[in-house]
Amino acid sequence: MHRLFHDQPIPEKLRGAVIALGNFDGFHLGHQAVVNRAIALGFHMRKPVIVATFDPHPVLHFKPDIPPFRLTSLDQRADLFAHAGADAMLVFRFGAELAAMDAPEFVAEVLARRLGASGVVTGDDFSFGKGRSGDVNLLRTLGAQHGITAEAVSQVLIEDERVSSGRIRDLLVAGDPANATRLLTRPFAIEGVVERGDGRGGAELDCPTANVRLGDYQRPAYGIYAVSVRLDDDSEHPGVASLGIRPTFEPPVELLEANLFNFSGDLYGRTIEVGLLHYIRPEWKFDSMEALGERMKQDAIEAKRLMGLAE
Ligand code: RBF
Ligand code: MG
Repeated sequence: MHRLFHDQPIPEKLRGAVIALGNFDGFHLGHQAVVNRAIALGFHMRKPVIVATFDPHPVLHFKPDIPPFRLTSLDQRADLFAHAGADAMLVFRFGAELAAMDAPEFVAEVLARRLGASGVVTGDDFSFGKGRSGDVNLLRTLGAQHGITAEAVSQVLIEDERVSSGRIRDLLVAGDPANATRLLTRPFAIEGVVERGDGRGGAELDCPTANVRLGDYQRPAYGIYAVSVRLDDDSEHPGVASLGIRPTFEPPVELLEANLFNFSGDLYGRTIEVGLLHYIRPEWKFDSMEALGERMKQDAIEAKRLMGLAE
């Protein structure tokens, strides 16, 4: 996937594109509707399609200390946009420059001059420009002055409620990854580089785990999950994972630890993606390693049952 940055020159062949404009964290059903419309418009206008995103997220510029909330990493978004059929990803590096730009300046300077956009598609709740003062109506008016077609796509409803990143975060926090999956159209997946742990899982518990940090991701409910793990060779492996602080041990360390069924091999240093399918139980503090190990075996059985796998 071609990666462009809003403050760098754009290659000639991508000028004049149709731009899907938004943040698209999560790339859920609502985001997909916006991007699909941009792709249809690009097809109709015979123009390339660029999907925008913000990194860092604008909110971090105003509130640098808010707890982690991301549903995807930038790499995951690049991958998702590519599979959706976009020609390139445009990364808005949000900082003082963009924060200070008013709506007319954003359209004139960024969309028209730097990108030479032919069209722009947003969600109907899109806002932009200094203080988020511009809405889709203003985008249409300003766009017309620069020969840019602007379209707003209606929100997507599931069970009479808008699909939004916030709703997905709430489901994850509530320990309901299966419903988050419905809105995302794929499991919420945490991507990270496998770190070396204490070795206890393999040596003492007969349950080796690949350890990954939670980084900028939204923290789902701490607990034990049935998971599907994608490796960097695109292979998928069912497994069981613990996500949390491991209250049995001191000091508490926040980690995602995945045990892959039917896989043996060294994953240290490799990038994996752990998709959360089903919530099994909260984390518990155990009195002995034996009790913990016993329960981990049961968790694996329960995960297999939830995923419809044979014992
Ligand atoms: N650690 C805890 O302190 N409490 C738990 O309830 C707990 N459950 C786990 C369930 C599974 C399926 C796995 C893979 C790990 C779990 N852990 C739990 C983490 C475990 O303590 C850790 O993987 C090993 O100690 C190795 O570091
Ligand atoms: Mg481990």
